[in-house]
Amino acid sequence: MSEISVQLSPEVREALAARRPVVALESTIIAHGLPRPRNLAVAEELEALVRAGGAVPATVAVLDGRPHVGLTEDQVERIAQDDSIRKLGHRDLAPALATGASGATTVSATAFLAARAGIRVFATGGLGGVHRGWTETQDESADLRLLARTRITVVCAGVKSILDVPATLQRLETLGVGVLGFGTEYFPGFYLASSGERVDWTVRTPEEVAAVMAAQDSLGGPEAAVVVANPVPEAEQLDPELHDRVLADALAESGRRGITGQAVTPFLLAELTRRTGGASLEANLAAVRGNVQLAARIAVARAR
Ligand code: PSU
Ligand code: MN
Repeated sequence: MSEISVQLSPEVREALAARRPVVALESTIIAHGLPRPRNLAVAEELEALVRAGGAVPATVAVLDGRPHVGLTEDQVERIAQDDSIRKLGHRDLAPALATGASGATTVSATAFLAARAGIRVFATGGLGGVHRGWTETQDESADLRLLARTRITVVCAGVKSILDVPATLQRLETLGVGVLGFGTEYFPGFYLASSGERVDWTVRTPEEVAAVMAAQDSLGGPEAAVVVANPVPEAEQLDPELHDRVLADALAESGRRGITGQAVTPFLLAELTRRTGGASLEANLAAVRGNVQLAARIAVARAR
């Protein structure tokens, strides 16, 4: 893919050429979604989980103006530790490339670059979506619209529960993004196993997800993402009462401080971690681990 200048790591390039399973991983969760120094250990652990599942990890980021799909250990370290690493949605890619900037990619930028590289399976924690108070702020993550026009399968624990979940599900429906509950009839609640909202489709095995992808290909579309909504195991979820209480406080604090734009999501995730004494972080990590493992199984099933 040299004509569009995405830098594939040698391992990712070889795997794609041989049609072996590859799983894309985003880097914003590493740079801006998790506290240091834990974030570096998590980045390494997630790559190892993909490998253990029989697939090749392709962590995505922009470094010195170059889009990378598949990072070296040093590059992962830079994403986790360098204070100048920006947060890049898909609209930020062109300016970042043109100015030589370095940044971590959100779901939208990761899905964009992964699809350009020919990768079909992507794992993250929770998607962005419609924020509470949308009627005032118009804050809707760019993730949704990018997924509406990108044929990629995204494994996530639903959307972040800091959001307006019913409104986000409605947007996904309007935008034509498919949603499959994995082993559940309910849309997961990110830190919680269930958001309480129903899903229209339930699948129970990676092979069933691969069959959905194959059917989409046989139709030649739609050119939209399929969201595989994989709940955090109930034993590892955040206590729902604690969740609701601290979330209300964190949202109020965000409003008092006038947090806006790209800063909103990292602020709320960090506030929740602080206000739950780290319990929300553990639930977040349990969700991400499960998603990465499932994504590897889906990529393996598809490669067969
Ligand atoms: N999932 C996590 N932690 C995160 C994110 C996802 O467990 O930090 C990131 C993703 O990169 C997602 C972004 O695209 O949060 C959404 O940010 P915004 O609401 O500003 O679009
Ligand atoms: Mn936003």
